[in-house]
Amino acid sequence: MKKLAKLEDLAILGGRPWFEAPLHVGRPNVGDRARLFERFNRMLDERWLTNAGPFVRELEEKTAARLRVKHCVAACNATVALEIAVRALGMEGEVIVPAMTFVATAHALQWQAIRPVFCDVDPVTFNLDPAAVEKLIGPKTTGIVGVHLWGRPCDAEALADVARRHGLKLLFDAAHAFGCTYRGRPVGGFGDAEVFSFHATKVVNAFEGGLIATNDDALAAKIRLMKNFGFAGYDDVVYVGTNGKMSEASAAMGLTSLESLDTFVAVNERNYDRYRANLEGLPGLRVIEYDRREKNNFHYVIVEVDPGAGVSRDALQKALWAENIHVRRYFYPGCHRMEPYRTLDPDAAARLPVTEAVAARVLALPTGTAAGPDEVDGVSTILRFCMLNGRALASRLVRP
Ligand code: T4K
Repeated sequence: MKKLAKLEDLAILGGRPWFEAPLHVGRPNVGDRARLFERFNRMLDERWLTNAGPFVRELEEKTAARLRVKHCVAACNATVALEIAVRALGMEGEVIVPAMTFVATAHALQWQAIRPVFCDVDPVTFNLDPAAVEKLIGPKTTGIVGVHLWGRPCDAEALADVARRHGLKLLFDAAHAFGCTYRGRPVGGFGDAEVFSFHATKVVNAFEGGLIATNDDALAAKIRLMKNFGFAGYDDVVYVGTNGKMSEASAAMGLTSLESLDTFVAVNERNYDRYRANLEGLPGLRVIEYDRREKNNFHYVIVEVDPGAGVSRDALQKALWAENIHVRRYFYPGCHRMEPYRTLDPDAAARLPVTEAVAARVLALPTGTAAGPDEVDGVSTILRFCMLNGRALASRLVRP
């Protein structure tokens, strides 16, 4: 294993990379292959590949039980699921949403000509600040979309209170939050509906997949129609619809993944705790916390780099990439600085000081079942060395 004795040992300054192959954030959890192939064989034997097949129905039943909601509707991915939920809820005009999220949250609105009005986030939780939401409500506002960023739940009750008082629809983008709780209740049952992602990079994965959870019978029925072209029966279309269906292959993976969820979460928690122990007390760097009174999936390990640290977040990212550690700046630079939003609302940054600051500080580290103690220790060693030698490293990086 390489030693880090002097700055030149860093790969960015000519040393050998710490890892031979790239270490990714978001490496998929695989689960029990035998169970997966068993399901694939059943699917092929029965020749039922999509359109509300048995695995999709089983996945919907099992997730509804786990989330303690009346209805779960599986979808091809969370982006289309968000679009369908937004439409089924009758959102239009303007909808309040954080900019500190993956761009799909905003796109799901803009795609159907609804203006996302970006709201700042709370400086501690990095989730929608309910007081800031209330200030943005105007005559065209029809809804709020909260995001449980990195699996840390929004203040769902405060947002529900704002929504209720102003007659707004409330949807949660719960893409990161499968297996998490808010005030002891599973995320999934809050607001009018919640949308999960089962993308390959998520804690439960269906290759590509999404899930809409709701306790509203009429809404669930409408969502089911909308994700299947609006068909209410053979030859009978009752709404404008789309193709948002999940395939049986995806549902087979989703079910297999769900069976291993507790193991995945245990690995994530072990990695998270190891990172915390390794990086404890390191000046200029902080691992974001999860509320241990709640259930967390620990799927993201996020560090905040102090803007006053010797080395900048972006220089640190470059140094880590040179070591084959592909850390990510989720969700830099914020949706408001991406197209079409930066053109449509060029002054948004001024309203979003916390978002701006957070997006400039964070890095997501590799974790999940593809990262064991050696990987966590390797990443931590590089981080420690770079932070402790921050000024010297920064001065070497600017030199031509
Ligand atoms: N809302 C929120 C808050 C979200 O975070 C997301 C998705 C959505 C909505 C929409 O959900 P979906 O429509 O996707 O169901 C990735 C994912 O593609 C995206 O699903 C996810 N959020 C986002 C946080 O991460 P990118 O642009 O970072 O993808 P990419 O290709 O750079 O891959 C991420 C990392 O994972 C890389 O380090 C490589 C690694 N990877 C990826 C795949 C697909 C693997 O190792 N193996 C793989 O198979 O968006």
